[in-house]
Amino acid sequence: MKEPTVQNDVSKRFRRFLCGRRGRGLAVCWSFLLVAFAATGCGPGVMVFSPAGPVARMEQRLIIISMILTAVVVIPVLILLWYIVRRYRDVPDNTAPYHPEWSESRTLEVLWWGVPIVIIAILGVFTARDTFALTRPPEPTTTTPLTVEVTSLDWKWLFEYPGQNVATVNYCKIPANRPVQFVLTSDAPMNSFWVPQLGGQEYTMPGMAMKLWLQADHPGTYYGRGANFSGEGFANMTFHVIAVPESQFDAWVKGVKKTAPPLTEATYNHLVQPSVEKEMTFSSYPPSLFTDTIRKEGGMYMKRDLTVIHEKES
Ligand SMILES: [Cu+2]
Repeated sequence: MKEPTVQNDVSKRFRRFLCGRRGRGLAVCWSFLLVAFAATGCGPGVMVFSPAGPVARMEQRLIIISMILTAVVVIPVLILLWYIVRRYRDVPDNTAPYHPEWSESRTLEVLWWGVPIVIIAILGVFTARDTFALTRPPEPTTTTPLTVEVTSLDWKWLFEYPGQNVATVNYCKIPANRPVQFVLTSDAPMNSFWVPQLGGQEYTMPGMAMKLWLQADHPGTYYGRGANFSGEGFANMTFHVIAVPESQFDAWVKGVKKTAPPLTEATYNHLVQPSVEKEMTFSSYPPSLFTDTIRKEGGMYMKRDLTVIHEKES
């Protein structure tokens, strides 16, 4: 026995709501939101979609592949939803077949097990390939990579250049077209180092040395920020990555050596305190500052990584 009255009642009420004033208002609101969202487009406004280096480009490819694979599922499901609701709805002269004894369909089983398996396989292959590729310099080059040690503090970023023995706060100068290995740790709560146009984020964690390769194609200033909420001053944990030609980078280091003050232990102890700071530059820093920070936070189990960092320093 069917009970058309109850269902029809619900659908009638729903239709009345959609055509009523409130429903129309809601529809207008949603269309505005949709247009606003679509209007942002994928231009330089969305930094993840305007990569400025090989790492970000590789990751953008992964994002696009996952979007396409998601669409393979989402679009047919939306079409089916519309079709099934239309075809099988409970109206008097509906001629859709009615199969109360129906139990299984080989075709459908193959389809809804097969498609996800294929999608996950494709996604898995690409993700594994790119993830391993990103543990090395992004492009084969003859230039030696630059190492920058990054410490996230409350609420600022400290950058140390072990090869140049200079340090900066809240900005990071790098040579364009040269791979840069960032070694990341934290002397504050865990945070996340992110330069959207150069590549995806990597975590900074007390007692650990995480590694992230980035590279900029061209000179330019790239927006960077902490991407992991870490308290009151978190909103100010932004920095700039300034990529300059190699010669300009060398000149900058020379200039810093001449004009900037050294980063002493006392200055560091001040920087560790929670505060919001402007950009700063230092002509030198205690050589074991970075490894000491990792050790102090219990980084004993990272011994192997610490020796690697030390070799680079000496
Ligand atoms: Cu960790």
